[in-house]
Formats: sequence, C-alpha cells, structure tokens
Amino acid sequence: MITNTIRTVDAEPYSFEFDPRTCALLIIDMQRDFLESGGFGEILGNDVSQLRRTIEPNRKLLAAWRSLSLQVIHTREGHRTDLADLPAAKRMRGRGKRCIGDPGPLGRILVRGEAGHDFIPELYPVPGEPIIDKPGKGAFWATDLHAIMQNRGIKQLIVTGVTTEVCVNTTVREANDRGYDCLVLSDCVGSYFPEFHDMGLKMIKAQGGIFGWVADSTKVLSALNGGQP
Ligand code: TIU
Repeated sequence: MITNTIRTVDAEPYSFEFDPRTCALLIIDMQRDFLESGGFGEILGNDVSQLRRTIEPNRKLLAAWRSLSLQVIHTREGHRTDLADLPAAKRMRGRGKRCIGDPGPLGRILVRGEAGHDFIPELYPVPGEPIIDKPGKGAFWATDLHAIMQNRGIKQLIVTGVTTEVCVNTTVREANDRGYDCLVLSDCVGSYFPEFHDMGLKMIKAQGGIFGWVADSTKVLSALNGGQP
C-alpha cells in the first residue's frame, strides 16, 4: 500500500522530490522497431544493441512501480495504416531505400498494428496502463497524453525509453512547457549514439535543471524503498 509520503531521489542538478500518487512512470517507445533487428532503427543504419542495455533496468523499475500500484503510461511511435497522419517530409527524410510505411522484416515500418510497431515483450503493458499512440517524436503532440495526465492527477513524470536525444528529449521539452516536472533515468534511456545520449542528458540537467532532473534507476528504487538500496 503506497502512501502520500514524499520521496526524495538523489538526482542532478539537485534532489527530485515526488509524491508517488501523482508521479507517473512514462516509458517512451520501447518498440520492436527501435530495439530489434529488422526494424525502423536498423533500417536507418543504426546498431540496435546500443539500446538493448536499457531493457533490464526498465524491467526492474517497472516491476517495482507495478508492485506499488503506481501509475504507468506507455507510448508508441507509429502511423495509421493509410498513412494519412504521416507528413511527406517525415516519410522522405533520410532518402533511404525503405521509408516509413514500406514493408520490412517486422512488417510495415512504424505502422500501427504491425509486428515492429508493437512493444518489446520484456516491457509489455498490462491492462490499466494507458498506451499513447503518437505520430510524432513528442508524446504530447497530436495525442491525449495531457488530458490523461490531468484526469488522473499526474503532476510529475519519471521518464524512460528511447531514444535519449530524439523522442525522450522532445517529450521532456513538451512536458516542461506544460508545467510538468520530469526526472529522466540515465540507465533506462538510450541512444544509437553514445555522445548524443551523454549530451541529451546534460541538456536536461544544465542551467539548474532547465528541462528537468537526471538520476539512475537505482536512486529511484532506493527512494521507493525508504532510502534503502
Ligand atoms: N531515430 C531515433 O533515434 N528515434 C526515433 O526515430 N524515434 C524515437 O526516438 N522514439
């Protein structure tokens, strides 16, 4: 049974305090298209193994969060089967042989309902955890995330998922401008580019936490456990 006791996470640039009842775990785009061979990420020329180190810390954190019946929200990047919500600019970007909507080893690339669009099995949502289907990089744009957060009394987010400098950073910036606090977990977010990952985290916590806070998941687990590791 979780209480309204304020928890304190040892974070940068300073401690992150949260009320577990009004702080949701937001897991961004842990989809087969980004984390498995044959998906969108690999088709763009990336090494998906760079992202797979995030799976185990996310799995542990999600298990702890669920065991306390705290709020979890999952997001997925993808498009309608008719691609009516896919801007031509996004489709053509990269000038690759295969584009979003084309067939690939995991089905049509980044299209809703296809195998690659689905969540990785290790972090599959359970009933009661909202799934936000987003057509863009940010989780607030063209989605009902803000309404769901308001309806559920969510004031703060602990953010994990992929990729650090693309969908995670875009979402944190969107959340910041809507008045939400974000704590981003360094071991639970990942990029295909280690240097972008490092800089993506620095951009969040610089200037007194211009967009939010950064810590690793062990610090959150310890805060949930009353300060014990
Ligand atoms: N390409 C890349 O790094 N990311 C994306 O396209 N989407 C997300 O970050 N989810």
